[in-house]
Amino acid sequence: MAVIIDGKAISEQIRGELAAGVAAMKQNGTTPGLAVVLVGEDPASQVYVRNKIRACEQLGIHSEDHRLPADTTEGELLALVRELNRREDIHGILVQLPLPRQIRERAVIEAIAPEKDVDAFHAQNVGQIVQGQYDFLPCTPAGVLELIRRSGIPVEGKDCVVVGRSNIVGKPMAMLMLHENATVTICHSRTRDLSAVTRRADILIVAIGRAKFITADMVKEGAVVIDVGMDRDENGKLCGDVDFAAVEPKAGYITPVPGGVGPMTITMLMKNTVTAARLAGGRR
Ligand code: L34
Repeated sequence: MAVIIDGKAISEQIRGELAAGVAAMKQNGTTPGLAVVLVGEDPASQVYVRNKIRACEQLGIHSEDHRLPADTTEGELLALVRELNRREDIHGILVQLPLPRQIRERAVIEAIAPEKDVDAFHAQNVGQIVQGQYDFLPCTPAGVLELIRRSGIPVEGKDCVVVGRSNIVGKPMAMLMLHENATVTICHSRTRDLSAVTRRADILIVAIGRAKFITADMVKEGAVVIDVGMDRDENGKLCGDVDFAAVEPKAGYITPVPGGVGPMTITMLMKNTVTAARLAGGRR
């Protein structure tokens, strides 16, 4: 029987800490401000963006919700990003991914001022993270690390296996665990004998986007299993990349979906927004 890591409860605790920081900043005349940009009507993205705006309201962070139609051009989106870059009351800019096909994600990400890039997706921020000197960490990997830390799980010297190599989760996640002195392996769709690799993991972090892909035979007894997936099962019910019912009895620790990594992603966005406002140094 695993310890179930309660991402909602840990999130609430951190949000309480952040709210106190926001209140203090406001006393000093700065209200942290976040602009969230959503292009199109993807239902999952709408839920995530709504959760982000709600978290801002909960913490007293100023938020703006910019909704653009699905046929928005890259030029139109870039114009909005540049306007937000110039605004002194906006400290963080988040363009929700994925973007419609006619817009190049990289062009948009690189247009965001690095000091307002609260996703830490800009090449400058990615480079700083690789070198271990950074102001922001990408929200999902940062949230996973915080869940591990606040659950009292030691990382140094452990075998950590990351399944998935996306720029927004897998790659930065592996880098963070390396900084924590884990021995890190990254697996992907071309990995030979995936189960043999995942079974060696003391800490298994899964971010591939395939419902219930990780089964009990792929997990070592007592392992820490972190599920980054946001999928739908055969009945349309929200689930993760891990077959929770099958893996939970074998794992030492496990995160649920929902209520695991998702709320932490949003909490780390709040943290990055507060950091961006603090670094902007009292400007409103
Ligand atoms: N730019 N795009 C940008 N930054 C990000 O950090 C994201 N991500 C991912 C997708 N696109 C992005 C998110 O915000 C995934 N993601 C995200 C955020 C929040 C939640 C899930 C994914 C979340 O709130 N999950 C809830 C359940 C939500 C539901 O009911 O559908 C949970 O408890 O897991």
